[in-house]
Amino acid sequence: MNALPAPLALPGWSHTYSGKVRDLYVPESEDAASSSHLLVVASNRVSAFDFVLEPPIPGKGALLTALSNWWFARIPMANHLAEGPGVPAAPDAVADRAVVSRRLNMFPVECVVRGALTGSGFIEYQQTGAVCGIELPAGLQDGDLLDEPIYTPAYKAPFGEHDENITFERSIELVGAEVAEALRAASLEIFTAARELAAERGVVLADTKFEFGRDPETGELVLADEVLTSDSSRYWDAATYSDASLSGPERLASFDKQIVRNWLSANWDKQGVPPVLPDEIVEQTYARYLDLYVRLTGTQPPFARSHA
Ligand code: PZK
Repeated sequence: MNALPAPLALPGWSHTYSGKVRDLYVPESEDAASSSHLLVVASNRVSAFDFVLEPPIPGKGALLTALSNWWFARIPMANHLAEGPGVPAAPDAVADRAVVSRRLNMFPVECVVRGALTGSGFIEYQQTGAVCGIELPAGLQDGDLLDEPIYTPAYKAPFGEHDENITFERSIELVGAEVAEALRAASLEIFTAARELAAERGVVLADTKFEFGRDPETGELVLADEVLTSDSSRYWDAATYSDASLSGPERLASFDKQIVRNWLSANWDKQGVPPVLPDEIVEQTYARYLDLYVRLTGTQPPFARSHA
């Protein structure tokens, strides 16, 4: 893994943590460990093959934030977005690509739902005939749609390590039976509704990952993080997926990063540091994220794209 850029200084907020593509801040006046709110900033960074690439994609963070917020508004479950009196506002500099959220006690389980068999799920299936303890019919191929979506939880590995697929039984050990069952039920329900909506708009939602937490004040289960963005989900173009003349990687190329991956594959031997993306690749990649947003929502994004 390559180093991340120094986090932006944001007035009123202290930086606490960065993932590959997002940054977390807490109100300056509050203790990092016990703050009641968090600022989740979606950067413009893009990752592929486990590397964070240069340069960033202007507009990516705002587009994914708008897409996540659009999904949140359509999901009939409590979410972590905080607004109203007493809630600090996001700083102007990142207003388009940040959310202020209530601080939850997060469950250490990534709630993955798969409507298709690919990625780590397909690898596990090839080795064992099952994914996270769920037996699947023999003979499935990479990218095959499943008759019913399956819930395949993962254990949230410490920073830098890959999450580890676990059985539902193991998730019960981690969070208790009642919570484990509630997370599975909510994840499957949200996924099923989202997949139907995406299908109507020419997009295959192959799989996604949700994160939930508990509100320490009210005790309620709350949907957190980003939802159904192209960084937390695999979206395929339905027409490409159904094109019988295509095979393997072309058919199943992720909706968003296909361009970056293809360019890197053709211009890098996967040794050392990846090359800097040319301007036209940056622009084509933004156009692809925008295409997904417009297709799913049927509207243009609610921000002016900034190259700052
Ligand atoms: C929380 N992450 C993921 C990793 C990021 C974000 N509402 C919440 N309450 C408590 N914790 C979290 C959330 C949310 N969302 C989310 N980690 C903790 C994450 C890296 C960078 F910006």
